[in-house]
Amino acid sequence: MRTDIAQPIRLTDYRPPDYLIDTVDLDVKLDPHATRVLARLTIRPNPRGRAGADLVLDGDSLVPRRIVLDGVALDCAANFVTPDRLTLATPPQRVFTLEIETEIDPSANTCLMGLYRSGAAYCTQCEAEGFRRITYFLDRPDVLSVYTTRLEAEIAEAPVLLGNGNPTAAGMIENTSRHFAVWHDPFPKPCYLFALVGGDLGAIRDEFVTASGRKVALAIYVEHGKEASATYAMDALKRSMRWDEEAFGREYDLDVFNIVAVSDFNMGAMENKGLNIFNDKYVLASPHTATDTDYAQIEAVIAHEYFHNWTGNRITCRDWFQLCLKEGLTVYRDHEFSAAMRSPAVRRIADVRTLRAQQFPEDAGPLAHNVRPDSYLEINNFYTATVYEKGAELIRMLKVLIGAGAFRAGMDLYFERHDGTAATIEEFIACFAEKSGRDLTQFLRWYNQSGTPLVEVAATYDPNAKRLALDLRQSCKKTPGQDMKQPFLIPIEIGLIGEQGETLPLATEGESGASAQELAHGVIELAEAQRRVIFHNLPTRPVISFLRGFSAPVRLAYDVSEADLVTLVAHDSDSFNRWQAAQSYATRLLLRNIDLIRAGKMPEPDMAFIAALKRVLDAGTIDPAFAAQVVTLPGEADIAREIAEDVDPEAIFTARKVLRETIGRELASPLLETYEKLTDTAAYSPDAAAAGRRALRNAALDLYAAGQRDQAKDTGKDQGLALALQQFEQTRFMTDKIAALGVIAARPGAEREAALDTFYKTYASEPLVIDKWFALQAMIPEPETLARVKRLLEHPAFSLGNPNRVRALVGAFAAGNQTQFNAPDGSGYDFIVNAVLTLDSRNPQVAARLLSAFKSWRMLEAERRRLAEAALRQVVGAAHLSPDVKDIAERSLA
Ligand code: B3K
Ligand code: ZN
Repeated sequence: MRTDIAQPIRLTDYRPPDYLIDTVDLDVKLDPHATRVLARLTIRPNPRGRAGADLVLDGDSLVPRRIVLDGVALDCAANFVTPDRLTLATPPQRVFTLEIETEIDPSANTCLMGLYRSGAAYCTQCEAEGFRRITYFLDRPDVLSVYTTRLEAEIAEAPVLLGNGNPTAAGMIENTSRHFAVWHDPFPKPCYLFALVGGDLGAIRDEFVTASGRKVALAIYVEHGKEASATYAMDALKRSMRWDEEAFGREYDLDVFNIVAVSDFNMGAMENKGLNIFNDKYVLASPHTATDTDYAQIEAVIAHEYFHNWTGNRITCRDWFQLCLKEGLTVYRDHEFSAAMRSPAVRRIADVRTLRAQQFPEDAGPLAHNVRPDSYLEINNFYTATVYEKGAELIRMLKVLIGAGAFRAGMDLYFERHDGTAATIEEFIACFAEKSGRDLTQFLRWYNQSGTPLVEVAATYDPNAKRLALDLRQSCKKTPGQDMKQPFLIPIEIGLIGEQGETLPLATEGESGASAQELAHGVIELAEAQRRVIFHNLPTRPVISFLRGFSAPVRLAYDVSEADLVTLVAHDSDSFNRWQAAQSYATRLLLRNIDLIRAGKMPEPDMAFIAALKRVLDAGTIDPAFAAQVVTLPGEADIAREIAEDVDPEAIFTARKVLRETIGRELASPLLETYEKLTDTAAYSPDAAAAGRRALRNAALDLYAAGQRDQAKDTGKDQGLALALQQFEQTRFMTDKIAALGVIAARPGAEREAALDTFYKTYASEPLVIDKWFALQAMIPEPETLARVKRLLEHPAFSLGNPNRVRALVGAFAAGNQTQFNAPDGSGYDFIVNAVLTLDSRNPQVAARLLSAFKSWRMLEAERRRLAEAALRQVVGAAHLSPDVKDIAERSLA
């Protein structure tokens, strides 16, 4: 771990490297405690760099054993080399070779960066700056080299030896129990894409024939015995490969593509060239261990890492500020893929839910940063929802603005022009400007200004003139370091709906203030602070459908009537906005009820809303996945964001609970009917249609049970609990099992404890399922939960060393239990602060991520705000903080 006092790195300070490294030959002798890495580098001065500059190679906690410059050994004890740096003053101003031998202890590597052990296997993680923990290097993404890797290990310990690129040689080392394998990757790449794996692993194999007829050998490596659980991932991989050919014209380029699943991994997965390494959570699935959501995530992450082969690997980033160039774009690509594989409307709703739940709070709090940040202290803290999810929205918005044809042409140009290079956002956007003929200078502001813009709409209908006038206005609150914002270029897709629910044309006659192009596509561009647009030929007042498909990542303020929302829920031809109208209605009710609750009053049911939901349920079997989304209320964090200040998480929770109980009570019969109609007797299939039926059925169970819980107070009989227990006992499939357990867990008592116990015993040998068990308990919204979580920290199945376990138990408490994390006595904050500090010395990245649960602390009511601030100050004041945690804590307080 680095402990030096870090200076911020700034985008404006970018300079090309002074030296280039054309080839890297690695010889790695794997050993649990003393792995030897011999790196032979071919180096030359960069014509674009400073002539005669020192060569400064990055290291991190390295032990140098031998350094040889052009055949001459240098003294490793001399001060040109430290654990963190190797400096050659006045190196040769021509091509030269540098041989460096380092020794590393993979078993002692707990931060899971560089070379480490996961179970019995050796694996690596180099992005962002982990390669420097393997050998001294120019550890920056704009230094591209051709790698040849020779791996050597005890054959009993690591019969499988994998590297980047294609395998070129393998064999036994004579008269020993050791063997070797050589891998060569012909595509120049930055060192963050380097990977190796060694271990005793099982595999499933398949083959893919590319559009041009090249054969690619595919393999997914897993722990022995888990092979059958990798088949869905393999299927998703083949579909991803085909789709990238069809949708983007991108073919795979090596002879092999390997995926390795490991159980100790800091994030989801890593796109190393030809050798993706995955958190096993995103590979392993069987109907009785994985939920439908897990299947969908596996499909998305497999696709995401595969798509990086072109967006990230073949074209990489010039510097880490350009991270969204590969991440935002690749998330956009995996969203498109999932939409093509599943229901586009339902995927869009799910993606927007994620954006709002994860990115909007980031943009609204002290950790707000640009999609392309302009400075950082610790780059690992910038793998954020803003870079990923908002970054993807920007690409989608670009396509809305320039149209699908110009978008595809721009992508083609980008691949052609920048293949084999490390590019920037400006270079990327220039391809679309060129192909669309548009000046995209203003669009670039989306990358360089943080914060979520607010679009305010005022609509005036004039029945005499049959005209509708829309006054649009945009603004954006200040964010850290950015007090003033320039107007964004915001595409707003609009539709008008008539009295019978019919779509009305956006008339082009008359002075409109909109271009013919805008009216034809139904997309109004708001480029200034304000704009007026007029629609003609409207004999009656239309209902307006704004921001269809969520055409821009903005917040919308429009004083629409509840009657209009009901019309939209029923008739909008844009499915996203049908869902949005129901969410808006629910949000409005919840906000009103929160005020009542805080004033000590009980809210009355809103029968118009209930009736609208009933109609959705009645039609539910037509598109169950969509209906499930409509009947799922906005989350607690969504509501908190709407309130924005003086937030009381307890009042939000209660309002939501009361509304769910009301719906459950008022719609008990249709919910029960829905539940029964959707009972599937067929064998389990993870496809979107079957998953949609399960989603609606379980949403119906959840709401029905919420209503019964209330009734049970009077009757003493809890029908909802009974139904959940029945489902829990009868199903063999995880989606239904965990949904039932969720309902059961909402009720304190003996049944709950017994069900939790049964669940644990059934799945004790499945760590990924036990994670669900940890998370579910951590999210119980009761004051006793903190004690339960503390007990579970001592459970034999828990381990602080495994990031999945930490996220499941501690992370779920911090991010998924608003009332208890924000407990009024500050106990939740203290607990998380202690966990962060304990974890920090072991795994700073996971610790820093956990600490970001405080990102919305400034919105809280005064007492909680005071406690949260004190907790963050405690972190800042702690000794020996990692740069990761220090950075998050300090920015949170700034
Ligand atoms: N590129 C990796 C993330 C690396 C995170 C480093 N802290 C996974 C992905 O986005 O595909
Ligand atoms: Zn990625």
